[in-house]
Amino acid sequence: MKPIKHIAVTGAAGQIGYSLVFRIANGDMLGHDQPVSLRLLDVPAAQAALRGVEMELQDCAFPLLRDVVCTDDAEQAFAQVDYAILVGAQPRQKGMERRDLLAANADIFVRQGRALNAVASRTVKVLVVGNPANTNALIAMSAAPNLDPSCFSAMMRLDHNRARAMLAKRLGEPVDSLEQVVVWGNHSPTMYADYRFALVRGEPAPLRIQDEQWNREIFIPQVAQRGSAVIEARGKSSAASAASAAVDHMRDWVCGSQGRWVSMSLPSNGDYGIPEGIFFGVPVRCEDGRIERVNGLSIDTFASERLQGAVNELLEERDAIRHLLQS
Ligand code: NAX
Repeated sequence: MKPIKHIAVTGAAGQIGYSLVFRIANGDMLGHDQPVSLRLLDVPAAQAALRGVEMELQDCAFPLLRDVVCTDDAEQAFAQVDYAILVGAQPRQKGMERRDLLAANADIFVRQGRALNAVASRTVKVLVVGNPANTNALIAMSAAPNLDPSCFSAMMRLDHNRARAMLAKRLGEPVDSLEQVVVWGNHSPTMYADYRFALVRGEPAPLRIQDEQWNREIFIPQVAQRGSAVIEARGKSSAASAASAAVDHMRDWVCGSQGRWVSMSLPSNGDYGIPEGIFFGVPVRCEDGRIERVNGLSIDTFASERLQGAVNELLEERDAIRHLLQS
């Protein structure tokens, strides 16, 4: 039997947490031969609800689940963790400006970044889900100077999965037949879902969808607005699909993406003209726990405009919290 892996989930008493922790405990994230210990973090007011989650985890009698710790103390939650999924965040409240939301969340992610820096495994893999996810990841990374920047990522996988599913539907093909879809940029309406390089059963998908109007007026906006459509229909934001995307992101990072492209938000490194100092969604492949960026894709005028829109938004977000970043 493999040694136990320790996984922290923040905001574990919330909606996404309620789907996510059961998937992890079932082995969907790290494999069905990998025993796990869960560290569930939430605010003091959510501790009773968290105990309920713990009870239900026990009642599932998952063979791989060795241990569950519930806490409101970040250092306890992150002690020696191998993986940390940061879901807990302050939701936007009525009358709250985007600036206020950024500030409220910045405080959370500074504290959690510091705690990871102090006590997590030096090879921890951190996925930030809580919004604004890209900028929260930047804040957490900056507050953790003793961890390598490659420990941090933010989630674009829900957008990536939505784009693949929407294209598969349009093509009348199973979703699994589609490869090389990319969602660039920010997890926000400026994201750019891009199927210029996509393959369906190994053939270029754009040859089968020669419809630029559909691309610009339906596909790109519908991927970007899918979260709002779910809220409209369900009365609540996406939870099971977001949890599933987090499982996919971590599984591919840890176990490899088998040569497939996936979209992840990573610290920008100047590729594609994206300035350093922000987290930006890009295409990657994963192997042996490492992320390898897909470079050298052509960026035409339209793509360049879309990328620039996301860059501008992320630079604005960064400027709003710049005073919190360690230089
Ligand atoms: P919920 O409001 O149901 O749950 C959030 C949980 O976080 C609550 O239990 C709350 O007590 C906890 N929390 C708040 N502050 C905390 C702190 N300092 N430490 C630990 N826990 C804390 O929200 P839910 O629907 O689960 O969504 C969570 C976050 O994911 C939100 O920020 C949401 O916007 C974001 N999402 C991000 C997505 C992405 O693709 N990156 C997609 C789904 C989702 O919208």
